[in-house]
Amino acid sequence: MNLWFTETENSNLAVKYRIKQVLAHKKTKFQELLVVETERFGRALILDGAVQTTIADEYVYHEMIAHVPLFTHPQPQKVLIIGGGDGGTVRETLKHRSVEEIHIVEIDPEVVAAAKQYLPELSSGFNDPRVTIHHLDGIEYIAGCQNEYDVLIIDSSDPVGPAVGLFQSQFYRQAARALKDDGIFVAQTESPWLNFGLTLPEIYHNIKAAFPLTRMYICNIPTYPCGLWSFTLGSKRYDPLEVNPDKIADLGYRYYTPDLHRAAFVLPRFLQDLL
Ligand code: SPD
Repeated sequence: MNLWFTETENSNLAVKYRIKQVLAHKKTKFQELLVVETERFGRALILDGAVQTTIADEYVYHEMIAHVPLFTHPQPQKVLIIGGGDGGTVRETLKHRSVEEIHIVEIDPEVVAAAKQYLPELSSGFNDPRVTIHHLDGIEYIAGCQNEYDVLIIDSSDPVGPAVGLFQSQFYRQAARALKDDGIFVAQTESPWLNFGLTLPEIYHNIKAAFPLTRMYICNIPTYPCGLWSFTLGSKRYDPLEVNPDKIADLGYRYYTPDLHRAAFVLPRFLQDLL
């Protein structure tokens, strides 16, 4: 079958995937939702034309967004995930035995429903008794939180459409307020090779202004445009570079390792210069 999905990044760049089947395609209240079976990467969740996750490589992103902050905190108990409606981040967070309570704030209930139906490998954690899902706007939710969470993970889509406010200074200041005195924040902060309205240095500096310690780390995600992807961690007390690798338990990873925890913070020169 000669059926393709094309993710168009801008007028000069697009990425194409051959697909076997369209499993779901609808306009939700917030965005265009598409689930396809690709030939190369298995099932893929696509929102507003951008690949969010695929079965073949999802573990890279979800392990890196969850375990780096969760192992930086010595005893994470209460975790907030904003976005994350596919379930990959909560699945990884649940592997930490110290975690007692996880709140997911996903604006679009149809993303959670699609993940439950088509991506069971990711969404298995939604039924865990430690998890509560709120279908609310993360920006409004966080405005009502103070000194509440140990770890806050922003697992958002790109800074366009419903996610744009999750990349702004005011949101990061409120995120810092929502954390306890030794809390840790992490957000997916896009690729240095692309610019969806906000540049990576702008996002990084918005986060840096809200936290005493800010560090960027990177990984390679084949189905995100240009591959090289960044996360930015903001911390009130703990430094991810001071984590003792011997204290990183093996919770069954496919990408993350104790050595990689540190190595991911080593940035290429062009990225250092960009920041
Ligand atoms: N360009 C797509 C970036 C998407 C980042 N978030 C994905 C959510 C996966 N849980």
